[in-house]
Amino acid sequence: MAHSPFDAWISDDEVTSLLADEWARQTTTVQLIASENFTSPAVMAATGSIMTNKYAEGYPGRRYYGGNQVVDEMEDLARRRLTALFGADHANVQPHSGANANVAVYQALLQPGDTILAMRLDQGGHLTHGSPASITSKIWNFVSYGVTPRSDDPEQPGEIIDVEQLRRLAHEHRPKLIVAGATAYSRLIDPAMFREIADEVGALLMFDSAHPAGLIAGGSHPNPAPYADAMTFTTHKTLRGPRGGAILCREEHAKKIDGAVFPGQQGGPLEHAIAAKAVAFREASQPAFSAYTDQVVANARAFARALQSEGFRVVSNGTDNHQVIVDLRDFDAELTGKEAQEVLDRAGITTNRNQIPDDPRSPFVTSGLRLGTPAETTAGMREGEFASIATLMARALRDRANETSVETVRNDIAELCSRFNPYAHFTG
Ligand code: DSN
Repeated sequence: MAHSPFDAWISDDEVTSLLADEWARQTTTVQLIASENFTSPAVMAATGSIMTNKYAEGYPGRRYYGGNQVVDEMEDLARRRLTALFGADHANVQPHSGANANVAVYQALLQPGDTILAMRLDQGGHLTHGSPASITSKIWNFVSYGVTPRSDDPEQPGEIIDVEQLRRLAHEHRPKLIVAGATAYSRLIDPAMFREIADEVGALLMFDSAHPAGLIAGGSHPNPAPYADAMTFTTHKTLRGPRGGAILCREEHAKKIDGAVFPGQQGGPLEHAIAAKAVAFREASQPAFSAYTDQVVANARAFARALQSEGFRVVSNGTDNHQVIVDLRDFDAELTGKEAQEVLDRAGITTNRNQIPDDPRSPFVTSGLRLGTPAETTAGMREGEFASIATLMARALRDRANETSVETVRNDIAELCSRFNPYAHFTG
C-alpha cells in the first residue's frame, strides 16, 4: 500500500495501517471540500518536526519557559513572512484554528454584550459569526445580514451580499464591530465597501478571510489588509499550509490581540505548526502560487458551468472564487444534501452538504452541496477534468439507487485520480 516516507518511523501497526488507508483515500478519490487542500511535502515535514517538543507560552523574547532561542527565531520568521505576504502591520501566528482567531479578535476589541454585525450562518456566514450554537452568540450581541433573494435573471444574479440591508442594519444598530467574510459564499467580498460602511457608523472592521486567504495572497481576490482593523484566517484552506489559524492587524490593536490569544484564550503555541506555517507563507509568496490561485478560480468557473449543464442550479449563478454552491432541488426535488454527500462518498467524490440561502431543510440535512477546487487544482486538474467530474457527479446522483452504476463512477474517478496524484513522487 502506498504511504508517506515518514510512516516508516512509526512502529505501530494499527496507526500505520490507518495512515495508509487515509493516504489511499486522499489519492484515489476526488477531494472537493472547499476548505481542504494538499500541502507540500515541506509543509508536512515541518508539521512532523522536532518543534513539536517545545513549550513556548508567550511570544518571541517574552516566553515563560527557557530554551526558546530557536523557537523565537522560527516564530519571528513566520510573523515576518506573513506581514510581508499581505502587507499588514502585525501578525499573530499562534491561533490553533480560524474559530480561535475570530474569538480572540472579539475578545481583544470588544466588551461582553457589545454588538457585532456579521453574516448569518444559513446565508453563508460562519458559526463564530454569531450562530446560536456558538459560544460567540452567548457573549456578544449579534445582528445578522444576509444575501439578496434568488434571481434566475443571468444579468442580475441574486444571492449576493445585500449591501442595502448591511448598511441599514449598521445605521440602525451601530455595531462596535462589523465582520466581513463567509464560509459558503462564491462571490468576491469587497473590503473597501465594508470599510466605507464601518466608517459611516464608527465601527471596527474584521475581515474573516479563512476561505480566500490563499486567493488574496495569490492576487486572485482583493486584499482586505489595507481596510480591516483585523484580518483572521485559517492557514490550511486556499493558503495550502498546515491546519491552524492566524491574525493580522493594525499596530494599534497588536498588544490587545496578542494578549487575547495568549494568555486570554490559548496555552502553549504549536511551534511545529508555526514552522509549517512559515514554510507555507514562503510558498504562497512565489509567482507559481499566483498561477495556482488563478487556476483555482478558472477551474471553479468551469465546474459551475458544467454543473449547470447537468441540470444543477448554482447559487448566485456562478462563482468568482474557489467555491461552487449547488442547490440540488432543481436537479431532484427529493435529493437532500445529506443523501447527495453520502452517495458521492460511495462514488469516490468527497464533498460536504451545506445549507443554501433560505434553505427549508435543517443544517444537518440541507438542500445543497458546497464544492471547491483548491485541492484538485493542486493535484494538477484543470477545466476539462472539472467538467468530467460534474458529469460523473450527475451520473452517480441520477443512478443512486443502482449500486453498480455508482461503482462504475467510482472506478472512473479512481482512473482520473491515478493521473492527478498530488503525492505521486512518494508513491512511485
Ligand atoms: N471548516 C470551515 C469550512 O469548512 O469552511 C468551517 O468552519
